[in-house]
This record gives sequence, structure tokens and C-alpha cells, in this order.
Amino acid sequence: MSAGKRGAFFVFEGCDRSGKTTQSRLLAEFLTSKGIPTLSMNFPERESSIGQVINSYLTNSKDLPDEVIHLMFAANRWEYMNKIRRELLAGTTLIVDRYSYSGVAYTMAKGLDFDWCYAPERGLIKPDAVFFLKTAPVNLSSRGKYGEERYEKLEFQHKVAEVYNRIGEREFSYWHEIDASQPVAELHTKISGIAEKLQQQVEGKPLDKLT
Ligand code: NYM
Ligand code: MG
Repeated sequence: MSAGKRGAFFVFEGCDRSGKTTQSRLLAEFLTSKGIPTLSMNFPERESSIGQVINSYLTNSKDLPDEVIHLMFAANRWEYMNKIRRELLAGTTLIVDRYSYSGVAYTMAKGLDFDWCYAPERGLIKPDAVFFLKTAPVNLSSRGKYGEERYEKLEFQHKVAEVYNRIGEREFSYWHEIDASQPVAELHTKISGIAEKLQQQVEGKPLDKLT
């Protein structure tokens, strides 16, 4: 890779069990096979000290006010911003499983205000594309281990899905809604096609911020 070319920033979003983890892995393998330096990350990043609190909350061993856990999810992204910037500018393409959109969708599903939810996300590095894996939550509950973590309830996931639609309208210019009920291989073909094209388009573009 020649100097100055940055990596692309791809994010996967969707309700729980929508197939994000599988598709992130397939996209990483695809880009790596094309000789593109690729790094996979996910949020929440449960290893940091903030991430450990988030993990305790998600596994129901800790309770926190809705506002507090929301800000911790955002802080967890902020603590990785330097790393994300460094990697992208060094030419590494990032594939990130969940980002600010999960933060807004899951907290708004509890009834909190959109602007309040979005505020701590402003200024974070903006992805080049979000792949939103859309499927009716009713199809999700049959997948493995569903219901073990906080939020993994059908009624709640319906609300999350509604907020995602609203976010998609706001962020339409880089939001790619993908029908996640398709077979894994077909989904991957669609996603990798979009990613490969964008990969080349963004390499000369400066990094942008969420507004
Ligand atoms: N989640 C994730 C949030 O509520 N806010 C956030 O900012 C992020 C990144 O964490 N149910 C929720 C969504 C998921 C849960 O994520 C754990 P995963 O990808 O299921 O491990
Ligand atoms: Mg989950």
C-alpha cells in the first residue's frame, strides 16, 4: 500500500442474533484474501475496565441507571478512538461489530430522548459504511443462546428494530440495509461487493466525524 492511503471503516449493526458476527468474520476473511490489511473489533469491547462494568451489566450481575450505562457504552468507544484513528491512517481496514448506532438504538428503545442519546457519540470517527442486517426479531429467538443477556427479549428487540429504522433514515448516505433472512453466502456476496468497491473509493478521503 502506498503512503497516505487510509483503510476503510466498516460497521455491522442489527438486533441480537442477526448474524453480524458471522458476516464480520466472512468480510474480514474476504478482504484479507485480497491482500488488504484488516482488523476486526467489536463494541462493547469487554476487556477494558469500562468494558468489564458493561459486561457485568449485560450479564445481569450489575444494575445501573439507564443514563449511566448509556454513557459507559459511549465512553467505551471513546477509549478506543486513538487506536481506531491510528489503524485507519496506517492503512488498516477496520471491521467493527456494533458502534454508536447500537448505543442509540438500545437506549432509545428504553424510552430515552434521541438527541440525548446521540450527544456523546458526536465527534467519534464516522464509518464509511454501516451494514445493517435487517430481520424480523421473531426469527431471531430460535438462534442459539438467545435470552441469556439483558435486552435479549422479543418485545425489546422490536423496539430496537424500530429505532434502527429511524437511525437508517438519518444516516442514509452510508447506511446499507441488507435483508438478513437470506442464506449466509448470499449475504456475504452482497456485503463483500459493496465493501470492495468502497475500499478503493475511500482510500484518498480524510476521516470524518459523527455529527
Ligand atoms: N449494546 C451494544 C448497547 O446497548 N449499547 C451499545 O453501545 C453497544 C455497542 O450490548 N445486546 C448492547 C447490544 C447487545 C449487547 O452486544 C452486547 P453483542 O454484540 O450482542 O455482544
Ligand atoms: Mg448479543
